[in-house]
This record gives sequence, structure tokens and C-alpha cells, in this order.
Amino acid sequence: MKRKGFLWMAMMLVAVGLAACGGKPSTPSLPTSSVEIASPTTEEAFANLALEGFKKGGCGACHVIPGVPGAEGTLGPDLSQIAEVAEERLKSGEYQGGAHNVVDYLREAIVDPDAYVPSDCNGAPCQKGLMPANLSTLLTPAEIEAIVQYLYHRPEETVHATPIETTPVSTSASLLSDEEFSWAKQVYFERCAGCHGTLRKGATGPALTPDVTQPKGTLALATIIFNGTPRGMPDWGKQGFFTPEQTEIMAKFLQMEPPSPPEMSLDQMKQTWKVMVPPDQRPSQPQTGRDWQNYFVVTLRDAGQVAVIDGDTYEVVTKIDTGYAVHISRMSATGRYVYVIGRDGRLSMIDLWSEIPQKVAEVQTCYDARSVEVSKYKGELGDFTDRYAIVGCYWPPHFVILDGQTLEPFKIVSTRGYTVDTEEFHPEPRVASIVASHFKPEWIVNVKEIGQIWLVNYSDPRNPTIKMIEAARYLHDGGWDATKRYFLVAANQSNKVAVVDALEGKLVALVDTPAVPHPGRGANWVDPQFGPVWSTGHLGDAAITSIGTDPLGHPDYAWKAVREITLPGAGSLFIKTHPTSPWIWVDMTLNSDPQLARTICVVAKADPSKPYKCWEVANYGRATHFEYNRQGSEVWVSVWGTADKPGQTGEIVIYDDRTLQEKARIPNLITPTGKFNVFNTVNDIY
Ligand code: DHE
Repeated sequence: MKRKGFLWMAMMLVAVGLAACGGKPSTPSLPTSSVEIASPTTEEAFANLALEGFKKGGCGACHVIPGVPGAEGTLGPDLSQIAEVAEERLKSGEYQGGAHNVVDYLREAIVDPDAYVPSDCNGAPCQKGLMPANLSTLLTPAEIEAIVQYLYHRPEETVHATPIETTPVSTSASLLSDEEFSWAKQVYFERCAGCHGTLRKGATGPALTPDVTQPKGTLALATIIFNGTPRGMPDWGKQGFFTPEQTEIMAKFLQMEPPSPPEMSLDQMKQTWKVMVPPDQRPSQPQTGRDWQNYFVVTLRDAGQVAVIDGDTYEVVTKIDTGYAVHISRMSATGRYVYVIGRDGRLSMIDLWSEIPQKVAEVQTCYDARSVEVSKYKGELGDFTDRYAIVGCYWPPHFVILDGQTLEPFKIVSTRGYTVDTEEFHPEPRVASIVASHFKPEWIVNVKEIGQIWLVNYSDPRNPTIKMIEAARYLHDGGWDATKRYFLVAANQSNKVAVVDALEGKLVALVDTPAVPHPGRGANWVDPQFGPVWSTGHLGDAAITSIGTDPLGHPDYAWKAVREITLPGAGSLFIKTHPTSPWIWVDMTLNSDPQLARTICVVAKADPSKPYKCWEVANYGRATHFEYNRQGSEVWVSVWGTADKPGQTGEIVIYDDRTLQEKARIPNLITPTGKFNVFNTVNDIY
């Protein structure tokens, strides 16, 4: 279907409501609007009306629209050739809506967007509810018709639409009342800063600085905040976290300059430091008859607690108050202590040898944190087991070294610096994953925004030496290969996995992957064709990528993406296996389709060409994160519910790993997310 030149005369007829009836898809047809529409009278005025409509509807935030400044969104379909695409769909029988021709199709997509939801939005399925439902009231009938015709004909050089001026929104707080501003500031910090950065420079999510957000406008931003995206942005409105009004407040807040949060000194940290049970008053051997190495330490996110659950009996042994929105737990080298980090930077230390596990020390080292690790090296250079801890902070951007027995903080190292690629100063390089090397007294510290992997030698921790390895921006989460010599870390928004050799202390490879790899700690297994591999899921792609990890036995495949397994959807957060398991388990937690979000899949190691089986774990919430029991015979999966919905707050579902049969449920947990089995965490089994 080729359209040369604009049929603006026809459009003007349309605009005055003279035309009706659908034409054939291959000929320009007239809209069937019965509304009397005040019409512009020139081509240019008509095109301008369409551009105004695009702007008012915030369409460019989600679509590529030729001729519309800044319309480069990728959440919805590319509209450059939407008339041709629509015609194909009408012909192919794929289309299931109520339109009979292309023009009606385009109009329907605006006024009744869920009448037909296409199967492909830039490689991922389009989602119902993503397109705003209120465009028919927000836009005038004339604007809608102008948009329809604009998309039908596409702008040609003959049309001289005046480029839209983006009216800058005030970046001061005056857009919102004081109360609205402080609400938005707090909520942004709690819910959004993790992905978009405290200063909104972007990381796992895109940058949200005013130069980026203002051209999108309030409506487009609010739409995305409310509905989420198929690439991992949560649907805050649909989940009930924000009302439409709050969504709009947040959309306005995002168009203002981000406020700068405060720094934190060692003295301030020390004021929060408490030792509840000093080391000399702790038991010298386990006081419990339970197999404490088979405890699961489970994050109860919205309760600000962890539950310690007996992996043999499934009993909740205790729940312990920790930091706000607890993020992860890591065990000391001996496994006796658990270090739990809250998003508020509060670190809690739990002694599992007490009869009932109890908190023995706590401290706050920052306002926003995600990672914690301990010293694990024992060898020629000394015995550092359980001696030091390290907390990686998002804000302030620094890491802190603490005494591993008491949590007394004693060394702060700023991570502010220069980006790996353009060597530009970054004010907020956040500390993502941290792991302890088994070969040297070193931590591998991943500094997200500057894309550097720091090898921090802790043998003299007040004067640490740091080797800065260049990798790629947006380093996030990762894990060891099966030999524990190579650490593989996702540079998520760079669509790469960086591989570091902990023995040689150097970067081995940067492996290209599909969009936004998110491995958790990944999964190590032996592929029948490629030998030992480490696998990751992806937030932005419906795929598992496997990377060869055996440079000696399988040098041709080492540090290459050797296999891609297609999943039913994107939005995967975690993947897991066990050396004795026939399966690889994977979730799709952040998929915006509620059913996929609670679906998990297993892939058979013997036939990894496709998932063996996928199923819904519950009839509510999202399924997330896997952990094996100590024996490797059971897999525990979290159902991440809603803290204030009784009966649907969340639970853990336990499966027999060999038969895939459900064995038990541990119900009524408050938003359970990560689960860390003591034995498996100490021994890096995944
Ligand atoms: Fe996590 C690991 C950061 C959201 C659950 N998460 C990590 C790690 C980082 C990180 C840097 C690696 C730690 C390490 O190994 O030292 N997480 C972030 C974020 O910045 C992000 C994207 C946004 C935020 O606001 O925090 C984020 N994370 C989440 C969640 O929403 C999850 C699902 C539930 C929650 O906590 O609210 C979540 N993240 C986890 C878990 C791990 C994790 C369970 C550890 C996985 C493992 O098996 O080791």
C-alpha cells in the first residue's frame, strides 16, 4: 500500500463530518466519525493539530512516530508504518477487533485500545491496559481524526508541520504543594531510586532527569507509572500502590530537578551501632538440635523482617526485625552468622547458633543499600574467615568496611568517579553485587554506573588497595562459575555479562546478551552440547542465555553465549539449579501479564532446547526466586503477595526437585522474596 502525498482535502472533509463508511484497506478511506468537528482549513494546520494531539496524549513516550520530535518510545509498536501493518493484520485474520478498514483500525486503537491487542510490541507481546484508556476524552474529536489521518498517510515532505515547542515545565517544587512534593520524594526514594538512581541518572531503569521526562509530559509518564512496561517496570497503579492522582503527582515530580539527599559520616554510622550480644557472650557451639545449616533465611520484605525457617520441618523458627524492605542475606564463611541488609542501609547480624536465632549486632551505614558480604579467605596470607564485613551502598555512593564480629564500621570508601567508556564524572556510582574471592583476601565490588569492577584487598582494611577493572556500565547482579574462579556479572542496561578471573585479577570477557540480563547469582550446569555453562534470565527478553565457562575443556565455547532458550515471556529475575538436579528453574516475576508473573518454568538439562514445563505457582501475586534445600532434593519458590491483603500476603511453595510435584506450602508470610539456605549460600551452590 503506497500513499504518495497527503490527501488533506479528504481529511478536511472528514473533519467537518461529511464523510463516513469504511473504504478498502488499500485505498485511503474516510473516518466514520459522526461527530461534528471544527476543522482546520490548511494541510499545515491539520498536521499541526495531529502533532498537538500526539503531544497532549503523550504518545511519543511509548511510540516511534515519524515527524514528531522526541517520539522514540519503544513500549508500544513503532508507528512509522502502522497503516501497512494494520492492513496486513486485517488481511491475515490475526486482527480480532471491530474495525473493517485501516482508518477504523487506527481510530479504534486510540479510542478503544484494548479492543485488539497485537501480539508483537518490539519483540515482546503487547499488553492490555498499557495504552491509556482515556484518550477519547482527553483529545478532541478533531485531534483524534487528525492523528488517524496522520498515521494513515504518514508525514511526507510536502507537509510543513511546525515543530512543536516543548514548553519547559518548571523544575522547581512549585509544580506540587509542599505536602505532595515530600510524599513524592519519599516514595521515589523507596520505590523508584533502586532502578532509576537517587539522582535519576538511570541504571536498571532509564534516566529520569527533566531533560528526558519533560518532553514526555505528565500524561505519558503517568501512564507508564500506572501500567508498567513489559520490560520490567512494575505496574504501580494496577498493583494498587498508587492511585491515579498519586501517579500524576509522581509524574510531575519526575519533571522537576531531583533533590539531593544527604551524605553520611562514620560518626553518624557509629551513633546507630548497637551490639546486643558481645562476642564473648555468644555460644561456642550450636545450642540448637535443628540442622542449622539447613535453615532458610527468608526475606519478608514489607514486614522489614527475615524469617528463619527450618528446612527439614518447614517450621518458622523465628522472625527477626531487620532493616526496611530487606534486600538480601549473606552468611559468614563458617555459616554461623547471617548478615541481613535492608534497603535503608541497616545491617543486622544474626547468630544461628543460639537456641533460637537472634540478632547480636546492628548498624546503619547508608540511607540506601543493596549488598553485603564478609571476608572468606583462609590460606597462606592468613585466616580472614568471619573477620570483616562490607556493605555496598546506593546512597551515599560508597562502601563501608566493618568488624565482622561486632559490625563496628571503621572505613568508608567513596565510589564516585569516572565512567568506563566516556571517562565522565558520575556523582552517584552505586555499589551493586559484592562477592568474596576464594583465592585472595579480596572482595569483588561491582560499581554500577561507572562500569568498573573493583578488587578490594582487605588484608589491611584501613588502607585497602583497590584494582579497578574496566568492564561495562550498569553492573548489577552475578555469581561464580562452578569452579568459583570466574565471577560473571550482568551489566544489565549494557546487555552484557562481564567475566572476571578472581585468580589472575583481570577481565576475561564481555559477553553480549539479549536485553537486560538479570541472573540473581545465575545457574551452573553442564550443557549436553557445550559443556559447563552459566545461565542467566533477562528482564527485557523472553530468553535464558547460557555462557560457556570451561576454557580448558571446551575452549571454543568459553566466554561465549552458546545457547538461548526461549521462555513464554520476559521479566525474569531469577534462575537456579543444583549440581545434582536434572532441572534449571526460572521465573518471569516482572512480566506485566499477571499470569506469566506467577508462572515458573523448568528446563531439562538433558534437552535444553526449550522449557520442559511451565506452570502457575499460585492464583495471585508473583512467583519469584528459587532456593534448594541443603540436600538439593527440594526447591522453594516465593509467592510475592501484597502485605495488606489477608490470605494473599505471600507464601513459599516447596517442590520435589526430581518429580516437580508440590510437597508443601508455608502460608501467610508477608511478601517473601529472597530465600537463602545456609549451606548453599556458604558454598555458593547455584
Ligand atoms: Fe535485588 C540481589 C539490586 C529489586 C530481590 N539486587 C540484588 C543485587 C543487587 C540488587 C545489586 C546483588 C546483591 C549481591 O549479590 O551482592 N534489586 C536491586 C535493585 O537495584 C532493584 C532493581 C531495584 C530496587 O529498588 O531495589 C532490585 N531485588 C529487587 C526486587 O524488587 C526484589 C525482587 C525483591 C525485593 O527485594 O524487593 C529483589 N535482589 C533480590 C534478591 C537478590 C537480589 C532475592 C539475591 C538473589 C540471590 O539469589 O542471591
